[in-house]
Amino acid sequence: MTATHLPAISRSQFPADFRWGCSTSSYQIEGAAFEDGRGESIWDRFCATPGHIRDGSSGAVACDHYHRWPEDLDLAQSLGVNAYRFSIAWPRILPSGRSAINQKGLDFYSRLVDGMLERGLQPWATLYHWDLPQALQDQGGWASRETVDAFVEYTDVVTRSLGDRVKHWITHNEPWCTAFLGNHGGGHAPGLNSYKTALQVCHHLLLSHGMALPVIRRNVPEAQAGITLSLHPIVAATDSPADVAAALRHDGMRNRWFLDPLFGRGYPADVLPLLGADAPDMHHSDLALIATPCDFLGVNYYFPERVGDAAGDGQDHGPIATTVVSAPDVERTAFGWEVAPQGMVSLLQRVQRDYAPAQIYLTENGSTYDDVVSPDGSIDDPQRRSYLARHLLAARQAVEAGVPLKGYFAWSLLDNFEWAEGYLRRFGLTYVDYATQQRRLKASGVWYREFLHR
Ligand code: IFM
Repeated sequence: MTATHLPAISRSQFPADFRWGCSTSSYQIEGAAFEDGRGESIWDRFCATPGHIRDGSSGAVACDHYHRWPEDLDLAQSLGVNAYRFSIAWPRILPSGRSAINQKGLDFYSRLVDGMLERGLQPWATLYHWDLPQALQDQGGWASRETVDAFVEYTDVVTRSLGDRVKHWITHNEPWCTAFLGNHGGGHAPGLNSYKTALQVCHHLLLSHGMALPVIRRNVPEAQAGITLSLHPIVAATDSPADVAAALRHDGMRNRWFLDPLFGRGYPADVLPLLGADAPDMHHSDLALIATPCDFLGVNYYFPERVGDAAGDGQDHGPIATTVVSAPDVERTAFGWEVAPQGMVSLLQRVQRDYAPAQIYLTENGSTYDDVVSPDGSIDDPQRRSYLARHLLAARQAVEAGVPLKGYFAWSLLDNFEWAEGYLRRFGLTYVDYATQQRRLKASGVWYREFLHR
């Protein structure tokens, strides 16, 4: 299937109770970074250092969603989705990370949630989508076990306030990214370069997830609670034994490092011994806490990774010693990410086969292309439309193959602040003109709306 041939697919081909949504996150859209008592986040601090963000920008204004949320929820409603995934900015609720609660922050999310319910949008709240209070980073951030306790307290405050109306809770979004992009690669906040720190952060993220679940359930007895992982099909770059073994190690760190402990198997036995002194410090009971059962697994699917052996190439690839190689002649988004809808089917089948979660939700899937606004103001984005249609077809194939896939959330409702890329990458179904804050549905958004109404 090429970018121009759209598969014939409609919502009616999915189970009637399939959940349809779109996703956003706080730092990427809210703006109002210094309003109503919000504390500093690690992303405010990270963006302030020249060179960290490609276009020198920050999320200080972003889509100004903090003020324009009614319009944005109207937009979501007009698409025909019945769910809206958003995240809560911890520094709005607890500006210094712990203790003193900022009521204005809670009030904002309370209004937002009421706005969703008024529009028939089921609220799906993510507790942590990367905007840690800077005050906690100053005390060690996620590498410190104290931050686990702080997250549990924060969870308690938020679920007590919103739990009467929000029944769907996601603890963390993409802990691999939080840990590795922020603490090893250094390209995300807090901008550190330590593999050991990244692994310790991973462990604390997973632990905080497991420890937050009973708090969510205590405060929201009917809660459906889970975690969202960024998962990738991992393919060996060649069929050489070295690359095949590298692909297995890479899968161990990219996917199984999270899935195995969440599903009660502890850290992967083939990977843990490779880590040596970088292995995380943990307490005796941590693995049992991490394995606290979830109601669902959230999967963010974007692209597969082709992996080769990097041992002995003279560069520091960390203890796993693998490298991601770029396949020639494959379709890619403007970000360079391989477009592989069939990879999504095989990934979901693999998760189902190996871990058997009761329910899976695709909590993000989407693409970035270089959008052009026509003189008449329309944005024709055939590649994004094709990407969306083909991934929805893949979602249907997964359902038909017996995967307990229960919903799909498109990333993203709006163009937004794409982290280290600033505003250079547009993932939205809606184009945002950042100078005027005008929103315009792209052709892909129109297509999603038609799909949802068919
Ligand atoms: O924008 C991000 C989002 O914050 C997390 N998942 C991937 C998206 C696209 O890069």
